[in-house]
Amino acid sequence: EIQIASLLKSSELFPIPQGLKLSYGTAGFRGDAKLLESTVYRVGILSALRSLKLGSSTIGLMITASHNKVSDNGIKVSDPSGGMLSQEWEPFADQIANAASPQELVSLIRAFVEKEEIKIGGDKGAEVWLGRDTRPSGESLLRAAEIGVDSVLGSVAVDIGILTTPQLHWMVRAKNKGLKATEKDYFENLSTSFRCLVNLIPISGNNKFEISKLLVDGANGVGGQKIEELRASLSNLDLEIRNTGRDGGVLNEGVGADFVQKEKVVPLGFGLKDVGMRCASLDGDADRLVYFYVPSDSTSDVKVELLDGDKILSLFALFIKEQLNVLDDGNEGKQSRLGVVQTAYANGASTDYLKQLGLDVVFAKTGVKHLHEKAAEFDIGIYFEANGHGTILFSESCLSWLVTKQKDLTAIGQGGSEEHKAVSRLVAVSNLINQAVGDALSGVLLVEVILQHIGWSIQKWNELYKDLPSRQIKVEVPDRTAVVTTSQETEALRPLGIQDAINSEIKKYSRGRAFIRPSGTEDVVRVYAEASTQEAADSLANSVAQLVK
Ligand code: NG1
Ligand code: ZN
Repeated sequence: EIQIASLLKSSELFPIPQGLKLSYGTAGFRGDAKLLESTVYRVGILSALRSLKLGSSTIGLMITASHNKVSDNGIKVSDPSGGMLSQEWEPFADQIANAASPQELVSLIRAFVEKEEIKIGGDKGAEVWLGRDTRPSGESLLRAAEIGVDSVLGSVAVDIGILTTPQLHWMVRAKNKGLKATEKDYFENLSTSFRCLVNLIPISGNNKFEISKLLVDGANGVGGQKIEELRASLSNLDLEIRNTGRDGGVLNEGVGADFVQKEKVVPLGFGLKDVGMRCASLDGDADRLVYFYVPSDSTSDVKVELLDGDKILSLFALFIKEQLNVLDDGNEGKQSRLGVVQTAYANGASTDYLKQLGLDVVFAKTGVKHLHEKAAEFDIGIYFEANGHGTILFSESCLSWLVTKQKDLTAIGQGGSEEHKAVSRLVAVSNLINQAVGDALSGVLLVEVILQHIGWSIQKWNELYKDLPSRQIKVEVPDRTAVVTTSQETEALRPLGIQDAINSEIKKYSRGRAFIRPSGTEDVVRVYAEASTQEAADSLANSVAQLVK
């Protein structure tokens, strides 16, 4: 039986603001930080129940609004696997976040606890780990979440401090696997597996690679600070970190991966002085990563050459495929089906390139939970959103195959063979790359070591394929839910007739492609367009936006 009285009492501390209507969306609840206390408190309750439902496994709560403005905040739940909250629980999350009164909240919780047969007050209570990014509103929101967790009898809320989103997911995953799960363990894991990959770089005449400096844009957020901490334990990497937030810059304002990817201009603190340099940009909670450089013919508005999530995905795919090819010589490749997952936002040229590499390319709806799910169907599944969120998943059976093979080769005296090296690289990649969610820190390390391995500059990497010009626009509308799309989001089913109108615009352009969808994190409808020239992509995007207005 839940402690109705104490629940009623604590929920009275967090009245829901008038007219607040929230939906769990692509990435949890987001909104103006001032309005979110009641939401965060309620998600605290939900996460304690989730833990109880799953045998007191540790659940994570991350307080962040990622790349959104500093006055916003948000909250999302990590399941015990380190992945996103199971979608089956999203409707309950929506219901309790929107409950109009403490009484309604309590009765929703009661009904849910009964339906899910959740046992409260047993021998083992719930355990919830709470993390937050650097937003000033994070501290008081974290307190509200703690009160929510504590209001479920026997639950423990553990404040694990300021973290990147992927750090929290990684720690929750490690904890539930019975592994060492502190932040120090996270850093050690990254630096050990990075070192391992560095040691496996072939030393041949043609790829003596001079390690050049990487410039990092930390988005004035948590990522810049954490990568500074990580740097201390890394060799073979020369980093200059800008926009750490300590020099007065504002989180995500004119900086960060989302800004660079959408605007295709340099972030603040970067400019013509950096022409040709390899640069990386993280987003506000460091789960996104893009690369860029200022081309030598750049003008004063400092447009960048962007290497987005698609290009990072392509680099990863190339490297992994190369290692698998070495193993394939013995015809054992069947055990490792390599596939990639993209969304409708992936640049058409990247999809062509990946297919031409012979890879299995599948599409998922926007939002990492959807990509993650599809990638998990492969032995090795690589997923990336164009915006730079992505990772590589290794199935349990693939990993154990790799580890066994590594041991067997050593046992028969083949420890120094090319096969052994390839297998060891794959094992190291599986340790380096965050298996829970996209992680800009592990992503940077993997990009850097692959570039060293193949001896490529950022310019050479950029030449893998040439992006089709594209344009994204946000359109503010009275009700974004009026737009309903097909499951892959490439066609609009509603408003009726709009897709026909979009199609007739697309037809006017060579290599034209466009689609609309309601954002899951902002109150807008997004328009995406692609065509053979930038002018054409802009014009297609604008005419589709007119249809939406
Ligand atoms: P929405 O607002 O649903 O488009 C955005 C990104 C997603 C994902 C989430 C979570 C685009 C077009 N959309 O979702 O890919 O990253 O935010 O942060 O980039
Ligand atoms: Zn983010």
